[in-house]
Amino acid sequence: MAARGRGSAGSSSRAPSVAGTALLCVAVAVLLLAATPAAVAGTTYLVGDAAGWTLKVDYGRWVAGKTFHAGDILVFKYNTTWHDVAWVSKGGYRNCIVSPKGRAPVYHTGYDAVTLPRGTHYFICAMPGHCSAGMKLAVTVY
Ligand SMILES: *[C@@H]1O[C@H](CO)[C@@H](O)[C@H](O)[C@H]1NC(C)=O
Ligand SMILES: [Cu+2]
Repeated sequence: MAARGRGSAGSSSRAPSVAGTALLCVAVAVLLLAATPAAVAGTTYLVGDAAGWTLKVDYGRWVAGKTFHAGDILVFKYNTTWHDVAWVSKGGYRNCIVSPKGRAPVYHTGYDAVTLPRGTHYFICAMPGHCSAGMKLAVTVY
Protein backbone atom coordinates (compact mmCIF):
# COMPACT_ATOMS: atom_id res chain seq x y z
CA MET A 1 0.00 0.00 0.00
CA ALA A 2 2.99 2.27 0.33
CA ALA A 3 3.47 2.16 -3.43
CA ARG A 4 -0.03 3.32 -4.20
CA GLY A 5 -0.07 6.72 -5.84
CA ARG A 6 3.68 7.00 -5.65
CA GLY A 7 4.23 7.72 -9.31
CA SER A 8 2.22 10.90 -9.18
CA ALA A 9 3.10 11.97 -5.67
CA GLY A 10 5.43 14.72 -6.86
CA SER A 11 2.92 16.45 -9.12
CA SER A 12 -0.26 15.89 -7.22
CA SER A 13 0.78 16.41 -3.60
CA ARG A 14 -0.47 20.00 -3.61
CA ALA A 15 -3.90 19.36 -5.08
CA PRO A 16 -5.21 17.00 -2.40
CA SER A 17 -4.17 19.41 0.34
CA VAL A 18 -6.04 22.30 -1.31
CA ALA A 19 -9.06 20.07 -1.84
CA GLY A 20 -8.79 18.90 1.75
CA THR A 21 -8.75 22.47 3.03
CA ALA A 22 -11.77 23.38 0.92
CA LEU A 23 -13.59 20.32 2.20
CA LEU A 24 -12.78 21.26 5.78
CA CYS A 25 -14.12 24.78 5.21
CA VAL A 26 -17.36 23.37 3.80
CA ALA A 27 -17.65 20.99 6.73
CA VAL A 28 -17.14 23.82 9.22
CA ALA A 29 -19.71 26.00 7.41
CA VAL A 30 -22.24 23.16 7.47
CA LEU A 31 -21.64 22.63 11.18
CA LEU A 32 -22.06 26.35 11.90
CA LEU A 33 -25.32 26.45 9.93
CA ALA A 34 -26.59 23.36 11.70
CA ALA A 35 -25.76 24.91 15.07
CA THR A 36 -27.75 28.11 14.34
CA PRO A 37 -31.12 28.00 16.10
CA ALA A 38 -34.00 27.89 13.63
CA ALA A 39 -35.78 30.76 15.39
CA VAL A 40 -33.04 33.20 14.41
CA ALA A 41 -33.65 32.63 10.71
CA GLY A 42 -37.28 33.74 10.92
CA THR A 43 -40.29 32.39 9.11
CA THR A 44 -41.00 33.02 5.46
CA TYR A 45 -44.60 33.67 4.49
CA LEU A 46 -45.92 33.63 0.95
CA VAL A 47 -48.42 36.47 1.04
CA GLY A 48 -51.84 35.17 0.03
CA ASP A 49 -50.49 31.62 -0.01
CA ALA A 50 -51.17 29.97 -3.37
CA ALA A 51 -53.13 32.96 -4.70
CA GLY A 52 -50.17 35.26 -4.12
CA TRP A 53 -50.39 39.04 -4.25
CA THR A 54 -53.38 39.82 -6.38
CA LEU A 55 -56.91 41.16 -6.50
CA LYS A 56 -59.79 39.30 -4.89
CA VAL A 57 -57.82 38.10 -1.89
CA ASP A 58 -58.82 39.25 1.57
CA TYR A 59 -55.43 39.98 3.13
CA GLY A 60 -57.00 40.89 6.46
CA ARG A 61 -58.25 37.36 6.57
CA TRP A 62 -54.87 36.01 5.43
CA VAL A 63 -53.15 37.83 8.31
CA ALA A 64 -55.69 36.69 10.92
CA GLY A 65 -54.28 34.11 13.29
CA LYS A 66 -50.68 34.64 12.23
CA THR A 67 -48.10 36.09 14.58
CA PHE A 68 -45.19 37.81 12.91
CA HIS A 69 -41.82 38.30 14.53
CA ALA A 70 -38.97 40.63 13.64
CA GLY A 71 -36.85 38.92 11.00
CA ASP A 72 -39.76 37.09 9.42
CA ILE A 73 -39.97 37.46 5.67
CA LEU A 74 -42.97 38.29 3.54
CA VAL A 75 -42.74 37.14 -0.06
CA PHE A 76 -44.98 38.97 -2.48
CA LYS A 77 -45.47 36.91 -5.61
CA TYR A 78 -47.37 38.48 -8.47
CA ASN A 79 -47.56 39.19 -12.16
CA THR A 80 -45.63 42.41 -12.80
CA THR A 81 -47.94 43.30 -15.67
CA TRP A 82 -50.68 44.00 -13.17
CA HIS A 83 -49.20 44.56 -9.75
CA ASP A 84 -46.41 45.94 -7.61
CA VAL A 85 -45.77 46.33 -3.90
CA ALA A 86 -45.40 49.61 -2.06
CA TRP A 87 -44.37 49.73 1.60
CA VAL A 88 -46.35 52.69 2.84
CA SER A 89 -47.28 54.59 5.97
CA LYS A 90 -50.46 54.03 7.95
CA GLY A 91 -52.00 57.02 6.17
CA GLY A 92 -50.88 55.64 2.82
CA TYR A 93 -52.57 52.38 3.68
CA ARG A 94 -55.75 54.05 4.79
CA ASN A 95 -55.95 56.41 1.83
CA CYS A 96 -54.30 54.17 -0.77
CA ILE A 97 -51.49 56.50 -1.66
CA VAL A 98 -47.75 55.92 -2.02
CA SER A 99 -46.30 58.78 -0.06
CA PRO A 100 -43.33 60.45 -1.69
CA LYS A 101 -41.95 60.96 1.79
CA GLY A 102 -40.83 58.56 4.45
CA ARG A 103 -40.81 54.83 4.07
CA ALA A 104 -42.17 54.11 0.63
CA PRO A 105 -40.01 51.71 -1.31
CA VAL A 106 -41.83 50.23 -4.25
CA TYR A 107 -40.96 46.73 -5.33
CA HIS A 108 -41.71 45.35 -8.75
CA THR A 109 -39.73 42.20 -9.39
CA GLY A 110 -42.75 39.92 -9.12
CA TYR A 111 -41.11 38.01 -6.28
CA ASP A 112 -40.23 40.45 -3.55
CA ALA A 113 -38.95 39.22 -0.21
CA VAL A 114 -39.34 41.81 2.54
CA THR A 115 -37.72 41.26 5.92
CA LEU A 116 -39.97 42.61 8.63
CA PRO A 117 -38.74 44.82 11.45
CA ARG A 118 -40.81 45.26 14.62
CA GLY A 119 -43.84 47.48 14.47
CA THR A 120 -46.85 47.67 12.23
CA HIS A 121 -46.17 47.73 8.53
CA TYR A 122 -48.39 48.51 5.60
CA PHE A 123 -48.19 47.31 2.03
CA ILE A 124 -50.40 48.22 -0.89
CA CYS A 125 -50.49 47.58 -4.61
CA ALA A 126 -49.87 50.94 -6.23
CA MET A 127 -51.57 50.12 -9.51
CA PRO A 128 -54.62 52.39 -9.99
CA GLY A 129 -57.65 51.11 -8.14
CA HIS A 130 -56.10 47.97 -6.73
CA CYS A 131 -55.54 49.15 -3.17
CA SER A 132 -59.03 50.57 -2.89
CA ALA A 133 -60.32 47.26 -4.23
CA GLY A 134 -58.67 45.60 -1.22
CA MET A 135 -55.15 44.82 -2.39
CA LYS A 136 -53.59 46.01 0.84
CA LEU A 137 -51.92 44.33 3.77
CA ALA A 138 -51.21 45.44 7.32
CA VAL A 139 -49.01 43.32 9.57
CA THR A 140 -48.06 43.80 13.18
CA VAL A 141 -44.61 42.46 13.93
CA TYR A 142 -43.46 41.53 17.43
C1 LIG B 1 -48.91 38.12 -16.71
O1 LIG B 1 -50.07 38.63 -17.29
C2 LIG B 1 -49.97 38.78 -18.70
C3 LIG B 1 -51.23 39.46 -19.19
O2 LIG B 1 -52.39 38.81 -18.74
C4 LIG B 1 -49.79 37.42 -19.31
O3 LIG B 1 -49.67 37.53 -20.71
C5 LIG B 1 -48.53 36.78 -18.76
O4 LIG B 1 -48.40 35.48 -19.23
C6 LIG B 1 -48.59 36.75 -17.24
N1 LIG B 1 -47.30 36.31 -16.73
C7 LIG B 1 -47.21 35.34 -15.84
C8 LIG B 1 -45.82 35.04 -15.41
O5 LIG B 1 -48.16 34.74 -15.40
CU1 LIG C 1 -52.33 45.21 -8.10
